[in-house]
Amino acid sequence: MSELNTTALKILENGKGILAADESTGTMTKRLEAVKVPSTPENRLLFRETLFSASSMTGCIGGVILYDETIKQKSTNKYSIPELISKMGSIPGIKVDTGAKVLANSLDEKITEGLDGLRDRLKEYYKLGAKFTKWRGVYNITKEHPSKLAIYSNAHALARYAALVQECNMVPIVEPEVLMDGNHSAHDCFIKTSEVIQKCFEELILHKIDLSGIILKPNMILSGAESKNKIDGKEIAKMTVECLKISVPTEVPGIAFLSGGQSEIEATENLDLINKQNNTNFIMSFSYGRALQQSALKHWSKDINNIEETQKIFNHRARMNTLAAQGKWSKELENK
Ligand code: 5MM
Repeated sequence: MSELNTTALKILENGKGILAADESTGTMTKRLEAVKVPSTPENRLLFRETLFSASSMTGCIGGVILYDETIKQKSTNKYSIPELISKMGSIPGIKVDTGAKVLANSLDEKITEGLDGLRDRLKEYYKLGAKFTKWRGVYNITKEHPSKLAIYSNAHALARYAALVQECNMVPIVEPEVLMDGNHSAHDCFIKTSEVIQKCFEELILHKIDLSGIILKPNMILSGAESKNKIDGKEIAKMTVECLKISVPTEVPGIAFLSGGQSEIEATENLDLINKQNNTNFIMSFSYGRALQQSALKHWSKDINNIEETQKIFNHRARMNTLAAQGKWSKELENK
């Protein structure tokens, strides 16, 4: 078993999942302003530190994805943030892409940037304590999109990123996100997501990636947010498992879904249904941003020094998702 495989398995063992706290300053500012808290470095740290020191970090959160600002900050007890996360029994990781930009010659689509200088940045993050990384490609569904150009160029960038990350002894999270925006059907999402993931693996294999040392972070198969023909949770789970079964090589140890705009409960329920139907060898867990943080952030904004209550809310979400990652969640447990 390679060291990278051991790390990937450790992040996702026993129903653990990942807390995606890697919002760039722009996104975090939107989140904080929406709940009327000024977006200062101190406030961004305070909210994140509140989550990182919650008791569910031990046992439910196997890894935390940080943003450049946070990985360099110190917690109130003077530990660096990666030290705090490690002390809580979790593993620190870092987002290393520099964002999705307009794709030349297909101006309604995006290409994720950040390869220039990446090798040196990775060395720095490794020294700061990161053991894994994340890079997100984004794709939208319309009649013409995602285009072959967007599918190929993002897959190529993800593979070049993954190669550099493994060279630096860290586990790359490969995140191709097919967005929920639009009125497409779940069938369209299935077809496009399968094509996107399959192209990613074609490129990952070409770039000689050790597939046992990565984590895939895909979207679930959902109908578009504006679609009138919604499918139920069981169908979402069935199509999601099928898509991954036909698209992901068996060497990959784990899949950690993004929540992508689902409500907290939807994201938990769908993950649970996926695991109740999971007839593959892949671990299927979570790597949620909004679906782990929304209620906690709302509560925290009422009194940013009420750490205990905010942690209670976060702990509940983390525990519910850990149950869901094992197919053991129920509405009764949710409302207990
Ligand atoms: C936490 O948000 C990440 C993106 O931040 P920026 O847009 O500011 O770069 C995002 O990649 C996130 O990690 C994933 O989409 C999962 O988050 P959700 O909220 O979809 O579960």
